[in-house]
Amino acid sequence: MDIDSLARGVAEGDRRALARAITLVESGREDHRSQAVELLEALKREEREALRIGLSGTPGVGKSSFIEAFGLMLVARGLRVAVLAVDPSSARSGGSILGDKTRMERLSRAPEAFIRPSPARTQLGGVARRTREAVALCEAAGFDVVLIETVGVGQSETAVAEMSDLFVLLLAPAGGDELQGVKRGIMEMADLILVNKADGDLKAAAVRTCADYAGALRLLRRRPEDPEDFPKALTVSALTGEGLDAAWAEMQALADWRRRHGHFAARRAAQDEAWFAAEVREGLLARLTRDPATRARMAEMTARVRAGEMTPEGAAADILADL
Ligand SMILES: Nc1nc2c(ncn2[C@@H]2O[C@H](COP(=O)(O)OP(=O)(O)OP(=O)(O)O)[C@@H](O)[C@H]2O)c(=O)[nH]1
Ligand SMILES: [Mg+2]
Repeated sequence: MDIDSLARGVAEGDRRALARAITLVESGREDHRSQAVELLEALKREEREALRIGLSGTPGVGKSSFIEAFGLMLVARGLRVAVLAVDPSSARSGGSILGDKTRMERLSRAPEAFIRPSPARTQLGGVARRTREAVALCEAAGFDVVLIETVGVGQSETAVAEMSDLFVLLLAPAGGDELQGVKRGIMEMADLILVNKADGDLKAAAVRTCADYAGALRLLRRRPEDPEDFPKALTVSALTGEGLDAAWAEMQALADWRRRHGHFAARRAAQDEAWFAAEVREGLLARLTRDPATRARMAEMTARVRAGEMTPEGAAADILADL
């Protein structure tokens, strides 16, 4: 593959080149991996910056509907929007975005938009890693906003928050007076809580739910990366479009404030640092299992440890010294 011309295509914003580039970073093949690294290095020089927005919510809260309506609103404002997904269940379903592409039909047809379903990998770590690289590719392709969707289960929210500039939690109006069992840790990651479906019969419940969450957010410990009135809760309707402008205004206000106060760049630097450490860790582990000589040595050491000929500590030190 000609990485230079692929990089040029991506940098020119060619959606087909971008799709091919993402396929390359998703590939598990070792020769593809080195090409992917080369591509990411080449595109780093573009020095483009998108606003990376993580979006999470349990099944049925309206993520797809929200992304369609919100994405179309951004496109109408002249912005280019990319949508990616981290879906831990995608190994089974073939990707949540692909599954209900009908809900994003208009957005997927817009020339200013790019929608990519979640890579089908069994391990969340693998999906998160590839998605993070896809984010970088979309950014290099000149997209203004990159939306990263995840279903609110398990650790996928943390993974998405760790590759986003802003993290948005989408909720549905609650029937009762309890806080929908949203885990404290997820609340603490949220920069903006959007209570969707604030329309028709559900509007009153949405307003109440929103007030409950606004109250709950005020009880959380203040974070240094927030201005006075954040994190915030708002009501929106993906159906009527109400509140979408306000939500976008809040996201921009927060991002601008963080840029002015150095938090935006600091967060990205911390994220890059964490990803670097994770890449090194993964690479080391891969070496232990891939390289035949190392694998043989691991087997030998394992046998000696089992036989009581070596201490676990001594055997591990020997392996590490050889790497
Ligand atoms: N009344 C109303 N219904 C909505 C709104 N947004 C979504 N819905 C409905 O809620 C249901 C689920 O919407 P989706 O957009 O598919 O939700 P999702 O979060 O993407 O669901 P999963 O992909 O299964 O996780 C659909 O029947 C939508 O029509 C809204 O703003 N108002
Ligand atoms: Mg969906």
